[in-house]
Amino acid sequence: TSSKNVGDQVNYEITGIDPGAGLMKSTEKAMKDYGLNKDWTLKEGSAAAMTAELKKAYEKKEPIIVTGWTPHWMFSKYDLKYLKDPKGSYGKGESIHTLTKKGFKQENPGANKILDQFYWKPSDMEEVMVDVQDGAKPENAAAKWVKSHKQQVSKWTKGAQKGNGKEVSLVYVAWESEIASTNVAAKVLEQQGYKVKLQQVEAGPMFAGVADGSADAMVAAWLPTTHKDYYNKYKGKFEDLGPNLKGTKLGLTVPKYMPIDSIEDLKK
Ligand code: PBE
Repeated sequence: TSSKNVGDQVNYEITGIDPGAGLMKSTEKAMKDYGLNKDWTLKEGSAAAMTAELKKAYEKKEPIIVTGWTPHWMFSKYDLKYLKDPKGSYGKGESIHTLTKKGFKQENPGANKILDQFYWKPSDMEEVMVDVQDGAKPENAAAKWVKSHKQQVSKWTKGAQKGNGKEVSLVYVAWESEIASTNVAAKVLEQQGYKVKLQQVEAGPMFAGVADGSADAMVAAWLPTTHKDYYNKYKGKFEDLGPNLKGTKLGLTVPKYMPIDSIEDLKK
């Protein structure tokens, strides 16, 4: 495979997402680890802008390098591959954890129990993400998933008292994966009688909100690598209810038609 002019072809640019994302920090680390930090730039934007650029390039079979992650609909919509990461800059497969503010269990034991029992698989999350990508409103895609997975959902609500209108506030970032998970958690809480307030924020404020108690919970902490800095910054100021999903992946992502296989190929 000829991997010579990849840098020239993409203007030595990696198409990134929102600057607060852990994926951006990991990518900066990767660029250092592989000696790309001088010649290459990581472009900031948003998850939505990244997928829009990917779509544009893909349709014209043009070269593009994006920061990608799994679960994500883009891997079912397009033929993509992760560039190999022999230095392990992006860490291993991760889990997504649910965090609550301190004292939430005492204040709202029913909702805490549901959030604690919330657990699903990457393929579950992808079902919701694909529906949203196909045009469904996130809350409708979530409602559809909840309706068609009653048995799984009953495990999450098992033994939890009803909400009777009690409020629960959830914070999340507009990453496609987190739009899916947060809307599903909200839908289940609502069905149990809780009044759920969803607030979309940036990554930093999401962690800060749970740590300072202005938000009740989040289902979006990617650990141990991606959100390590946020997690350590606020350690002791939140409760970690453990994983709600296992088996994520992150890394530089390119269309399969590109003749490169490893991050090391960008060095040439
Ligand atoms: N992500 C999706 C986030 C976590 C969820 C991989 C874009 C991040 O990088 O922080």
